[in-house]
Amino acid sequence: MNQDQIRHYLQMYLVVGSVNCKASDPITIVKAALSGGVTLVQFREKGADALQGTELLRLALQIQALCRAEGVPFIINDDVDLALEIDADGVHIGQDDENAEAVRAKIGDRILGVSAHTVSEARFAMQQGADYLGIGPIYPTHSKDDAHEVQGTAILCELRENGIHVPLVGIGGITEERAAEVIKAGADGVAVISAITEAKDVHETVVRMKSKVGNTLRER
Ligand code: TZP
Ligand code: MG
Repeated sequence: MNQDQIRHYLQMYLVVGSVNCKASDPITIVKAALSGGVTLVQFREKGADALQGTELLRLALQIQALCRAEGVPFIINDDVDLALEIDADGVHIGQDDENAEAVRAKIGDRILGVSAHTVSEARFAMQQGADYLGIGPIYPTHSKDDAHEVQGTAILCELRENGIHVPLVGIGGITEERAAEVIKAGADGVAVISAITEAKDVHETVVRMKSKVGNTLRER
């Protein structure tokens, strides 16, 4: 997929799993987020209470159907087999998962995202065939137990200054108020769990955050 297309998909990126959806069920939240204009959905079913087996598969298929109806790419965190089984649009992997080159070989031209924390991890992931990089945590997060050290927006500037011009999405503690500074620092978009899944009004929150991202990209 070409980089401009990927950059567009990264703009308002929702990461979601049942564990993140306490106020309401995942389907209601995903529907509201899609109606607000999320540009990509990553299914990330993690943590002690994560669904497994047929329940996991069922939820993945339901969210995938909602995304397809809106023409929004649906990608799976970590679980390459699940992604292939349901013919998802892609996979997102971390540094502790299967290596990116092997995943690329399995998924063909589907979208491949890789989490990176340093310039060298970023370069290596791109050499191995990543389409985009997830960079974070930018701010403190309560949504990932094994999160790396908080990096601040400085990591985005550092990557850009070191000649990393590939599509980047910031993640970790990003809220409506912080979205603009993440884009100003060099990200192509924001990846968000709690600021969307825990929002009082999911639809309106997505509308506002997406417009901040869009406006900041145009000013940059
Ligand atoms: N990777 C780095 S931070 C994070 C992930 C999956 C969690 C992001 O969640 P939130 O609630 O938007 O901080
Ligand atoms: Mg992972």
